Amino acid sequence: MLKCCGLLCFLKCVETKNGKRPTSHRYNLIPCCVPALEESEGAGRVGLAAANIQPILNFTNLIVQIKYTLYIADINSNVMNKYNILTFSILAGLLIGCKGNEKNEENNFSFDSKNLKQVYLPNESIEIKLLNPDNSAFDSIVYLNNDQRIQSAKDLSAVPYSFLNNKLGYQNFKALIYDHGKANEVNMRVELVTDVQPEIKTFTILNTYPHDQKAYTQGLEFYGEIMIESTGNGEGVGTGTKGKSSIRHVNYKTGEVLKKVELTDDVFGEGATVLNDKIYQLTWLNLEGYVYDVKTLERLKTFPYFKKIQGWGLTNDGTNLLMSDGTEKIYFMNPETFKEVDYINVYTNSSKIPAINEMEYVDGKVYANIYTTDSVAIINPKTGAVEGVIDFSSLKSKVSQHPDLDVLNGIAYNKKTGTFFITGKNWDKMFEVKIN
Ligand SMILES: [Ca+2]
Repeated sequence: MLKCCGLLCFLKCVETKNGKRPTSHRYNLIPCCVPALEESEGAGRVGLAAANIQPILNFTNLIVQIKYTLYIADINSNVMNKYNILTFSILAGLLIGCKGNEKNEENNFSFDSKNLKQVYLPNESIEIKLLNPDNSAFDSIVYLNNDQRIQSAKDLSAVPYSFLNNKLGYQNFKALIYDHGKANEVNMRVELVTDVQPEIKTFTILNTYPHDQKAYTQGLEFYGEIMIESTGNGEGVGTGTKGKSSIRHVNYKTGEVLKKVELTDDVFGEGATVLNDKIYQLTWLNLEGYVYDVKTLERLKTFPYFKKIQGWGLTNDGTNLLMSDGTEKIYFMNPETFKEVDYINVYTNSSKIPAINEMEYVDGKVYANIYTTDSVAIINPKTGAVEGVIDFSSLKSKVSQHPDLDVLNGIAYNKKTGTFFITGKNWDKMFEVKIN
């Protein structure tokens, strides 16, 4: 059972269709548990019926209106049957972390939360302390943060803990309380956000080019002067017209598709990137990706995902593939072994930013479409901190309006011109822009 509290009550909380929300944990403090996106079945895809809301993204004193689209699965049961998901939207800037203090079922140990906050900055520290109201016997206690051992103790003295070197995101604290070799466990969670205040960037349109209106764009990247485009077989929001997943060579100035390899109907194409003269392409739910010869589009390899996640956006930093999965995570993946190298959690100074979608790595930063927002976040790939935001929502009104017109998704950087190219799903235009 989900509970919303305070400001979060207007947040549309929707349980996942598959009921993945854990119920075994009992949180007895601050019942503000909003499901994290990674706990859902993903944020879905275009083609789902949508209702727009306009939450306020509060970057300290800067207010940016970003259009979020709340996908409510029961609007369209056909879509639900197809995608098997329910999603919710997070009002970034108002969502603060959930803090749970799970009492142990076999004794009354619990974390002392009276001096704890829900959200912390990297330069802050806390004191973690257990309460033992029944004076239950124990031999020793081991404290952990995100499964990394902090220290052990023989008594209930407070343990200082600094967040300085931690990844942004959830900080799951665990105490293992040992008594005669048997361990009981209690948990609590706070959230670590960045202290970086995002810069609000603007853009200037330099050129407008044709774009295949049937392209359900999922990946966009230049290989020299050829635009590499990956498309998915999503359904249009208005007519239900199904697209075709593909990998393409496109003349970006004319919109002409120069070369195309289509995927079978059971494969939903997703993000794509070029590294070492190979194209890497993700699939949404097939748990596998493909490697192509960049010039011939011959498929060279099929690789499995390193774990059971969805495939969303893909880019690379020249060494590793950077993969998003619909949550606030960006994974770094070895392009040869396809094993996970590292990951970051994407955060502003107020909340996590889920639904990281199509990405582009430019000059040491990740530019990422935030699904359903028509906006791009500029992310520090070392920390996950959002350092800038560009609101591209005005572009959508400049393309031909038709029933299957869908969200902005597609960002590519042309090294030769030093400009970005932006398009969307089933958009008939692509915009060359300069970011100011
Ligand atoms: Ca891209």
